[in-house]
Amino acid sequence: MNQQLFTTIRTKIEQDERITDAEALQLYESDDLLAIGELADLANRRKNGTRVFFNVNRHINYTNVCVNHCRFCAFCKDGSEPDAYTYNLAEILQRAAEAKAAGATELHMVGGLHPELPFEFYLRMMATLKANNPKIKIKAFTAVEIDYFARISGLGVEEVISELKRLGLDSTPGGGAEIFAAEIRTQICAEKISAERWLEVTEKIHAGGLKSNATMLFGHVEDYTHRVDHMRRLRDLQDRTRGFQAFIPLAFQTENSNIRVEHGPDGIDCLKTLAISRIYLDNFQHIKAYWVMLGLKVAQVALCFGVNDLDGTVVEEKIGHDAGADSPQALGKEEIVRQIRSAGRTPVERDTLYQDLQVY
Ligand code: V47
Repeated sequence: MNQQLFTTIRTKIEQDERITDAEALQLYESDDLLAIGELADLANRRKNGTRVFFNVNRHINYTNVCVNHCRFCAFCKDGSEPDAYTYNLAEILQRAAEAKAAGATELHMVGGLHPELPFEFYLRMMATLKANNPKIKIKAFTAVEIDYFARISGLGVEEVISELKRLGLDSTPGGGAEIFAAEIRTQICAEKISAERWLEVTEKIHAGGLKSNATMLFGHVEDYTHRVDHMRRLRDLQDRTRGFQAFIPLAFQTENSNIRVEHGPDGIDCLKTLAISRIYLDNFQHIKAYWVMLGLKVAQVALCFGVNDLDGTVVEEKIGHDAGADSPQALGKEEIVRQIRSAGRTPVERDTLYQDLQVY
């Protein structure tokens, strides 16, 4: 039964045909991780050869104050909590200057939905960062934040995007997607925008001329059908816009969260999820193993399971580490290159838009 499934899917991959939701579910239900991984590796090699991307980036989480209370999130705080923080412009610029000195080509900036900061704060932040660091690309603001900016400013989403882009926004990250199914969203992030709104805002980001990523938070209360449903909606949107660069499955970190599960996703589940996403999302060029949430060892092994992107150096990561991630805070470029080489692949340092900067 499984053999027939793997043969059918191999033929589909070789003929550039997409697999169905039912086939993706059958892959999830199979225990044959190596067979799944081999198919994902085939699909990846057809798209990317042996090249594996990474970048020199720096995360700046400018505030953890958030009006939403997503149950999975250990990062977000109410403004009155002792560990709530909001960086001022000087503190943000300081981090950007450190990033520049370390050779970063990208700033990855996301934060909570702050109840008091006006939209002008973000505009000023963008303009000042760009003026001080014209060569560094800024990947900032999830679809959830863009929607929030529209609400607090009274502007349309299109206008919010075009203003931010005019001042220097280069692309947007893939956060806030979580799991699209309403029955899961109401359990884990009831106050967050709906799946439909996330997809609508993302479509407008793409229509506004910006590329974005897409994430999926997995290994909490969802089941395989929710994961496949999530990927189907992304694949459909990608057919229309071609605006997604990478898909990033985020392994749920359990500490300090309000979701009660005995454990997060294990190594097998992580590798299976990355591999199936490579096979299912035939219109995504890049599948990213975010080592912060996966742990470095699983992320490296994922390079043999369909993954072609290891994210980057990161530096000062808060969202995963507040939730107990035991990965390092940062990785040196040399270490990333070593990890990729040791998997028998070719390390390629990229910029935000996946242009080659250096092949190692
Ligand atoms: O949207 C929050 C997730 C996301 C937890 O686009 C958690 O290149 C696991 O989106 N366990 C933010 N995940 C991070 C993100 C991201 C990361 C790296 C690269 C890119 C990219 C995007 O983190 C949130 C949420 O889904 N998250 N809490 C947790 N306990």
